Amino acid sequence: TLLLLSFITSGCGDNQQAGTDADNPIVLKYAFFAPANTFPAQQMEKWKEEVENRTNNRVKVELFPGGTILTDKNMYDGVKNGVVEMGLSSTTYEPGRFPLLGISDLPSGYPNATVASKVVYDLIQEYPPEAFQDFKIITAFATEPNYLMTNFPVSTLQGLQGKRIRISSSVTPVLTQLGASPISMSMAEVPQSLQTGIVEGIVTSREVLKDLKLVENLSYGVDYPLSIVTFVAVMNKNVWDSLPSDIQQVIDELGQEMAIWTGEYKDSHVAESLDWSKNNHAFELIRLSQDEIEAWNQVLQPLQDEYVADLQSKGLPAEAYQERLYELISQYSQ
Ligand code: 3IO
Repeated sequence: TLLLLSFITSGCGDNQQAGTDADNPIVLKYAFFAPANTFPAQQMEKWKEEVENRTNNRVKVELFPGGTILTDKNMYDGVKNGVVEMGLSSTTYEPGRFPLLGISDLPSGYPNATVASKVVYDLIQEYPPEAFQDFKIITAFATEPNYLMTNFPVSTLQGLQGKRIRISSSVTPVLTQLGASPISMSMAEVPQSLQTGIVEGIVTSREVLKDLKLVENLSYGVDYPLSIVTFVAVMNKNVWDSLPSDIQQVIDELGQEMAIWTGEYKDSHVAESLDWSKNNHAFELIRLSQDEIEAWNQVLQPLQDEYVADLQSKGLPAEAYQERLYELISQYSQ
């Protein structure tokens, strides 16, 4: 009877359940807001390859980068509503929606993207964001600490006053503190905003000088590390619940692996982009004087503590989160 029952429930012919073999795979559509050659989209390619290989092609992943199905404005809601099964976006783009993640986005002394990605991945496991309650978190990672890059030389705070500089939304207080006029927008909108002069500079990670050819409009960088940008990839919860447990296990095993892979990919890509930009476009990385470094430190230093105090007063475990943040940075920087 058991055999007969399983024959009936698994059906036959057209009704065969997806995911039992490579001829009838489970299809996962996975969307992102920026172009395919950028580092978050390269992460998607790697994840696709690993999931398909490790499930013997019982899962087929279809990638939609470039904002073709969903953009940064509707990514997480689109996944929740089932427009696609999976989406990758930046929590840093949505101020207020991920309050604790806003702490680790502010300047914290991360040495690079690898450490930042490991730290952010762990923090998300230990403090699962409430806004992701109805999602399955697939992986998380972060940029290197971001740098100011401009079309005019900056060597003092004075030279930055009132300048129109793009930054991602949640970390705009960094630029306010430095005296610039922050303008927040998605990375997808940055190339045109630079070309048309809507902004005179940007704060982000430096691989985009090459990947998005931004070096054509940005001749200078300031060698002073600022905030990071956090990315979280999610799956629709009903889709996750419907997956066979061995496939769920493959995906879970990849969570931290992808955080590390992406951080390392990113760090090596930044180095390559900087070399290329210096050699082919005379891009100049400006080192601040010791006095200036101290001035920048002084205006930025209170930011995180003030934000933590505000969240703590609203009942969030912000102080514990901040303490764990520095523990993890020190652990992963060894
Ligand atoms: C990013 C987003 C999309 C594509 C490439 C990227 N490199 C760094 C980011 C993060 C970001 O949006 C930002 O504001 O630094």
